[in-house]
Amino acid sequence: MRKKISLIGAGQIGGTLAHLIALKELGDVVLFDVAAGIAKGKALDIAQSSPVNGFNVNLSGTDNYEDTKNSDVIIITAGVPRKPGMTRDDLLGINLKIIKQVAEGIKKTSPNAFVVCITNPLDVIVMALQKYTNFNKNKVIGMAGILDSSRFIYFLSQELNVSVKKIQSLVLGGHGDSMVAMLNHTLIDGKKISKLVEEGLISKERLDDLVNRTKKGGAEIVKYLEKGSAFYAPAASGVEMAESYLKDLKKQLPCAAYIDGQYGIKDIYAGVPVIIGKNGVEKIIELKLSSEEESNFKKSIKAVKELFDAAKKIDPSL
Ligand code: TXD
Repeated sequence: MRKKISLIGAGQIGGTLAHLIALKELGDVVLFDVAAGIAKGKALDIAQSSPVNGFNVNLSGTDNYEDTKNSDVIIITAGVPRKPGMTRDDLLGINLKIIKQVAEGIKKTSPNAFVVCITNPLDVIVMALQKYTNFNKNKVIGMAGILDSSRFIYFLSQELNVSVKKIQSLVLGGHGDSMVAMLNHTLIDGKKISKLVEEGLISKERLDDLVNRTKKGGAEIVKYLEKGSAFYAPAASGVEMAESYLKDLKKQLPCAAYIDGQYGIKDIYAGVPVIIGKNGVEKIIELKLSSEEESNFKKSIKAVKELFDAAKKIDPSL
């Protein structure tokens, strides 16, 4: 029996998610959007490419949550993206309302789904989603860290002329300017990045530039696109999470997960390394952080907490 994957939001990321899922034959796809035509049109267009790429999954579009019922995976991108000059936090008011509607739509129809939230401001929106749906915390997760880590690894590969396949790193904490590139856990062909700095292959200043470019990675693309924000890398990152769940790959991935005591932090969603398998978030990995990483991580968590307090002012039921 093929798995069922519902994509709530059929915009730039939603459409790309649908295409990637179809090409990888992860399951049948239901594209949901309040703009039903967008969902239907994109589903039909991707379906019409199946003879070319030889994939065998069904795709459909709808604005009726009944059509998404009993989904194995739900990936949520419903919301508005940034315009040039906006911060991710500026989206809070409108996207909080939207995620409440989405929660109402999915909580009765797909109570057992693994839910990946992508809508910004990510950490607070995924936390609100879990509260609105009251789904198990290990089945509600946010996509940000994979994208941020991927951006950082890409920038390092360009700078050092090293294949992305030979670079390991991860960016944790909130999905905003306070995100933390874990330099003490960054390996270039197995060698710590601090060694490359000592050897003069990259200066500390240049490394800090790449970290800052990662923090502003979304804004850089928003500036180019003018209308809309990044969608290819975000979609690729969301599919990575869905695939690890559907195939029980138990990959270790940086994601916005519910932290319940790990890293000395409680009762908040933020980017941490997690193991994703058939039970959803199966484990939170506690890395040994350097003192600099730890203090930056704590600052980032504080920024998420402050934004969640702002969300509670908008919706005291949170
Ligand atoms: O790393 C990350 N998490 C971020 C997330 C990376 C990039 C973009 N990030 C955020 O994802 C972005 O700031 C937005 O909040 C979401 C979706 O971005 P996308 O680029 O896909 O936005 P679009 O193209 O505007 O698509 C959003 C769709 C659009 O078709 C609307 O009609 C639909 O959402 N929409 C809704 N669908 C269902 N239900 C409701 N209420 C609704 N409202 C709008």
